[in-house]
This record gives sequence, structure tokens and C-alpha cells, in this order.
Amino acid sequence: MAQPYRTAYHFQPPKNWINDPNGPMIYKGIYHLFYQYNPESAEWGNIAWGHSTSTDLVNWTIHPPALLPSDTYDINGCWSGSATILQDGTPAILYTGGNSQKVQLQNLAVPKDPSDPYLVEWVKSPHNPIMIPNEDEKESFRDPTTAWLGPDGIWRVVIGNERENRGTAVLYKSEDFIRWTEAERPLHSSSETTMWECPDFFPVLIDGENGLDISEIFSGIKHVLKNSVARSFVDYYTVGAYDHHNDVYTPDEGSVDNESGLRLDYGRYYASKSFFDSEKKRRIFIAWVNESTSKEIDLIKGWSGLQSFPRKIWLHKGGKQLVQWPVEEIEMLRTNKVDLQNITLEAGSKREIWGVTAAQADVEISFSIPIAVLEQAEVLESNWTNPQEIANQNGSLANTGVGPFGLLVLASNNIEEYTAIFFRIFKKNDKFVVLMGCDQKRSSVGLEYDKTNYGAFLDIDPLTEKLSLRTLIDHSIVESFGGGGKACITTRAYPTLAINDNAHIFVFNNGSQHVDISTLSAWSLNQAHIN
Ligand code: DQQ
Repeated sequence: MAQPYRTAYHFQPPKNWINDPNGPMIYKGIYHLFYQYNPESAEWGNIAWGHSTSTDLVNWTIHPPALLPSDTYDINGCWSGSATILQDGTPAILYTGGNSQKVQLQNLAVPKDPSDPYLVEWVKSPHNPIMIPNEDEKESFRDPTTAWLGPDGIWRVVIGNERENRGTAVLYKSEDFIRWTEAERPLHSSSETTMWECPDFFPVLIDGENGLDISEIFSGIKHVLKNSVARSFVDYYTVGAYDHHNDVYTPDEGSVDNESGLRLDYGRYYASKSFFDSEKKRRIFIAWVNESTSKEIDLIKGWSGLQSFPRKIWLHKGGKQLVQWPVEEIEMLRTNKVDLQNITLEAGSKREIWGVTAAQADVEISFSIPIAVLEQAEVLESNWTNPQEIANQNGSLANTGVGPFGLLVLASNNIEEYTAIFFRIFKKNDKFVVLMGCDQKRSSVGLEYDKTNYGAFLDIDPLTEKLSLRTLIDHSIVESFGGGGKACITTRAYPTLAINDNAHIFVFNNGSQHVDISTLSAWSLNQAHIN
């Protein structure tokens, strides 16, 4: 069977269903990725922890599932969780199990042989379950974070929860990693959301791109709390302060505590999880990127779900938001570089980028917009506050001012089929507002799925900063990084014409003003060895 939507460098197992990334870590120089996995089918069910390892986050080797439902406390599935490196340097997994009544319970597993860098066999603790839910929270108590050690030598872990209609990060403490007790109060909660799945909590340097081990506490840091909100399928985060004496986290003033706040990605990107790479001193995020098509199509193709390409993340200098960038190891796949410089993209024009394998590519563009052009920008209407809605109105085809301009990827010969990643610049008072959008309305002429456009406001000033776009294209997934990684949009596309060698990449400008490209580099990407 032809498989035009399988990826070349985005992680997926040979077949079947996957969802959330679980317990990513580095151990004895080997990266481990576990994931929610159905060993039997391309639909969700029988959930186990699939397991793959890598030395470079690009090429992956598959191992037998690390955890399979087997005991009363996880017979309904081994759901999401995290890995923690304990004080003696060995890892431990905390995960959610469901019993036959679907009660959610937290469990512990440890490696059978810690001297094996591949950690192929895991042993469930005889003490399981080690955390049990309150009576009225039996089905809303899941997805333990990586645990952190306080300066008092006590372990802390957060569990996703909904309590009194608030998304809640319940805190548990333990001296020995086995006996856990719930803390007096949650680490944090918000009345503005519902159930928090897959919380992720970690410190970031105020000044610098290096990552930090989760337990590090000193004055030069802030903390980030990321939650996955089931009702909207959105991963949002706040930046704030962790008071480790009282074990409470407080988002900074102005940090919006719901899904309309900052998002790791404004497209398809859910249940993300980060880990500290102690070898390269960086924090890395991975997320589940699900299919946009139906279950019937998943069953026909025999697989469902991808993992996003791993991203390094750090706090932007202004201290208000994160910045994300594909891990540098992707460069080992780059080949056949194409360079273009100082090109003017006239209003209403497009230009093909020749010479790269367009279904498997990495493109970096830096735009510069002359001041005289910026002055022609449309005024942002006062009620245009939702970037997704603006991006959804005419998408890449609106042609009233500065932009939309950007990239058409997975485009067919005659451009009947394409996914557009674009910028549009507006004026608001005496400032400029940059919209980053992804137009998927014409991403497939042959298949129906949700083609609503995505949009985000990109916090950059085009007068003083370069407006950059980086896009990774991989057959049925497109990951884009605007403004050096300040806003990211991931999308799935299922072209029926623009497949393999019939795919093309164009730069385009549908605005009524010209824009300049100062530099453009594009690479073909080789196939990674995945599982
Ligand atoms: N997926 C897991 C849960 C988690 C959800 C089950 C998020 O543990 O809350 O497969 O996608």
C-alpha cells in the first residue's frame, strides 16, 4: 500500500496508534522516548508505553514496550507520566494506571538492570499504587510530572487534576519516592480552565539559553507551568515564580492563565513534555501531533499520530515568553543547500524554490520590510483580537496591505493544492502588529478534514527586528517557527497531488505592497533511521 503520509524525520513507530510522549530523558548518554502506544491497532486503546532510544534525537531504535497493562492498578491502561533521575543517578518512572473501574492511580516503575543504558526492562513497584485519588476525582487524577527535590531533601511531584471546576496542579511530597502524601494546597490552579492534563513544571534561566535541571533553585531563574487543556486540545503556559518555602507557583502579572494566553504552538501540538538534557545543558520539548483525518483513514493506513521534532526551549530575554527552535542535530540531515539573497517579492508574485526535495525540507527565510512599505499597513480593527479568527478570514489570500507573504509548501505543480505559512502586518496606534498564520484550506484537494486556519500574534517590531520564518516540511507535517521561535505553528496536511517528487515550495506575496527577502536558505533533508 502506498504510504504518502509517513514521515522521513518525525518520530513514529512502524505501525499502530501513538499519542502523548512520556518520560523523555537522557541516561548514560542515550536519549529515551516513551509514548502512549496501542500495540494492537491504529486506534486508541490497550495503552502501553512504547519505547525507543536514540543517540542524537534524530535516528531512533525501537524496543519492546516498557510498560504493558498487567496488574489491577493499571489493567485499564498505562497512561501518561514522566521519568525522574534519582539521587543515585538511576531513573524512575511515575505513570498513571487505570483499574477495572477506570479509577486513575499513580504508579512507580524502575529499571530491572540500571547498568543497561537502553533500559529495556522495567519492573513495577510492589508498593503500587502509590497515590490514589479523592473520592470525587477518580477520573481526573493523572499524568505525573518529573519530580523535583527541594532544598529540604523532600521530593515533589505534580499531578494533573480538576478540582471545584478549576484546572489544578495537585502537589504530592515524599521522602523516599515510594510513600507520597498530598500537600496542604495545590502548586497552582486556575478558575479559567477545566481539567489539566500532562502538566509540565520547570525552571528557566532569566538570562541565557541553557536549560536547568528541574530541582535547581537560585535567584536567576523563573518557572514555567505548562498545561494541556482537554476541552480545547491546547497546550498553554504561564511564566512565573515558584515559592519553594510554601510550595506555590504564581504566574507573573499579565501572564494569562488560560488557553488564550501563551501557547507552545498555535497549531496541532498537544500533551507536550519537556526534559533536561544534562549532556548538552538544554531543555527539550516533544509533543504529540495527532492526525487531522478520520479514524477510518487511520485504520486503512495502519497508523496514527506523530511526535513533533524535538525543540530546544528557553526564556526570551524580555522574560515574558519562551523561545523554541528545532534541536541542532537536525542539521545532520541537511543536504543540497540552496541560497537566495536580496530578492524583492513584488505584490501578487510567487517564486519557486528549486533544487530541494520539497516534501522533505528545511527552509529559513529572513524578510525585511522597508519603512515606506510598513507605512502602508492596514489598520488593525479594534475587535480583531483573536489571531486565529483573523488568519481564518481569507487566510493567505487576503490582499489588502503588507502581506500575506511567506511560503507555500506541499504545493502541487499548478498550485491547486498547498499549505501556506504567512505573515500579515497591521498598524495599531503608532505600533505594528505581526500576525503569523497557517492557511490549510487548500492543503488537500482529495481528502476532507478540519482545515480551519491557525494564527498567532508574533511579538516582534518589524521596524527594528528582522522578520524570520523557519519551516520544516515532512510529507504530512509542517512545523513553522516565526520570529526566531517566538511563535510556532504545526499543522498536518494530506496532499493528494503534492506527494513526494510532485511537491513544490514557493515564496509568495499576496499583499498589495512589495516585501524583500534578505536571505533564504533551503535544504533537502535526508531520511532519518526511525525504528
Ligand atoms: N492521554 C493519556 C492521558 C492523558 C491524555 C491517555 C492526554 O494520561 O491525560 O492516553 O492526551
